[in-house]
Amino acid sequence: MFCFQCQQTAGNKCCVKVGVCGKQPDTANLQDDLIYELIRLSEVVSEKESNTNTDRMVIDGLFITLTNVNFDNSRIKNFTEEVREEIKQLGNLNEIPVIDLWKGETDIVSLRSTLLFGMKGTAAYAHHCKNLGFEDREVTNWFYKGLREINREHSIEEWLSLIMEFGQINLKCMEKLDEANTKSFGTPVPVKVNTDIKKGPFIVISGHDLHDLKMLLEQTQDKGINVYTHGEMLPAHGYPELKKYSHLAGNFGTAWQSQQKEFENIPAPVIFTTNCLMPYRDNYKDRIYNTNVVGYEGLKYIEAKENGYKDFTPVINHALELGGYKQDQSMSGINGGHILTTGFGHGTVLANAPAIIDAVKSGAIKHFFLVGGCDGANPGRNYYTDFVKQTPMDTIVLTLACGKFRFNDLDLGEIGGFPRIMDMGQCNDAYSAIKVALALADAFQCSVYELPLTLVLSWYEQKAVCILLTLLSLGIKRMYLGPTLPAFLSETVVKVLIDTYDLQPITSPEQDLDAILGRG
Ligand code: FS2
Ligand code: SF4
Repeated sequence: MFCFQCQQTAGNKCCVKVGVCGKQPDTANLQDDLIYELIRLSEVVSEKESNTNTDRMVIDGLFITLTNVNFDNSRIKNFTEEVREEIKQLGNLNEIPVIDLWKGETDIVSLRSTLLFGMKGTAAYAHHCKNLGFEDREVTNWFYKGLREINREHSIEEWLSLIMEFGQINLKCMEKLDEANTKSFGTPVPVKVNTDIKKGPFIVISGHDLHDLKMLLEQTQDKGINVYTHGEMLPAHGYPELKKYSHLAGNFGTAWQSQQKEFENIPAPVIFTTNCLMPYRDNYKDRIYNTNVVGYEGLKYIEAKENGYKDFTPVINHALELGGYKQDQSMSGINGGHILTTGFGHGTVLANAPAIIDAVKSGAIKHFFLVGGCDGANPGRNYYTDFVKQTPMDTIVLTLACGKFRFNDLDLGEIGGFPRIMDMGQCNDAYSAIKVALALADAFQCSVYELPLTLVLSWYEQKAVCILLTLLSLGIKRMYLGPTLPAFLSETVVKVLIDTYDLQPITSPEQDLDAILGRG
């Protein structure tokens, strides 16, 4: 096996014996086989018409290979077989040569991998769009194009230009997902979310898929079951069409890397709608249900019907059987807080734009930080907690994705009625942050990187890669990135990013804050 697609890759180089994520060599090889077949499929489709089946294959096929999504060899094999069948249907393509993804000149492997990993992230967003009945055709077509380009030789300059083109495609995909979510569930509004668990039966739902949550809420209504979000599902509480269900009772636990500890003793089933799934521990194995592209041999799976409908009866019966806690349970976040807030998407923030602009002009708000991205187990990730704790009182911290669980239970007070920490949503809601940044730049008649705004990003898996490429393609400069730089970026590529975009690897919160705020 060879895999270096995520931040926790072995020795910050590559996983070759077994994945740090728990991925076994046979699984890694099967995932590579799937990518090779998707490349072949894209080559065939360039001469034929794509169809809804091939669209599903490229999107879900890429998503299946994203970190912490699918460890189930038989499902990956079956999926690959389906792709082979489709290729045969479309033409005789057994002869299509496919490049060896991991071999070649270091910089080329690096650039090719950057594009492939970014596309895996975008595929996740396109998958959620599809679940809600939305699609941007230009994005779907680009998956075929991107896979074909991965199979071609390009100069460094050509690769860089393709990668920037792709960054704009991912922006379109996040925009479409924003449209899908807000048209389906309304514009998010700020809400306070409880972290305590009420007595009685409950279900925990993790991942990013709001459509699954909606179906679960409908099916659990009036059944005496409470539903708690987990991880990236937390922002669901802000959507009017989801928050209207009173049994959407709160949020359970923190970010994904704590699941093996947090799920151990809970008297409730857990549904994974997307990443990040870790290899299970026996003490909670029977209580995990997967759906969508998530898979793990030995875990239960909820299949979608032809029309996308899912019957969650097995999970509901399981929750009733387990019965939940006998008494209300007091739970807290990693800093001891009990209340989380979310729902500060572009709709809410921009509705308050005049007040925010006034606060900046009067000097009440001196600087904005976007501290966002993935969480993970790396000890260096304490940086983000310390960074937020040390931000001055006259600054605002915008956040998104699961990295926020490092600090979203802190009470940092308010400025002029605005909480100092505002959760904009899931990783794909980076679209909201971009919209707000562009609106502020417009109001102050400057470019985004002249704003008193600094992006401090944490990355783990490939959705962070596509978002980073979008931000670069927008010309956003001087972003801070950690906890480590991606192992798949070669020295030359890192140099380009530093020279062209002034990309900053994080150092210490003190040193970075001094540099950002021009102190010391
Ligand atoms: Fe966190 Fe995992 Fe959002 Fe990433 S829940 S690291 O997938 O996508 O963020
Ligand atoms: Fe290693 Fe990450 Fe690949 Fe898992 S996904 S095998 S941890 S690089």
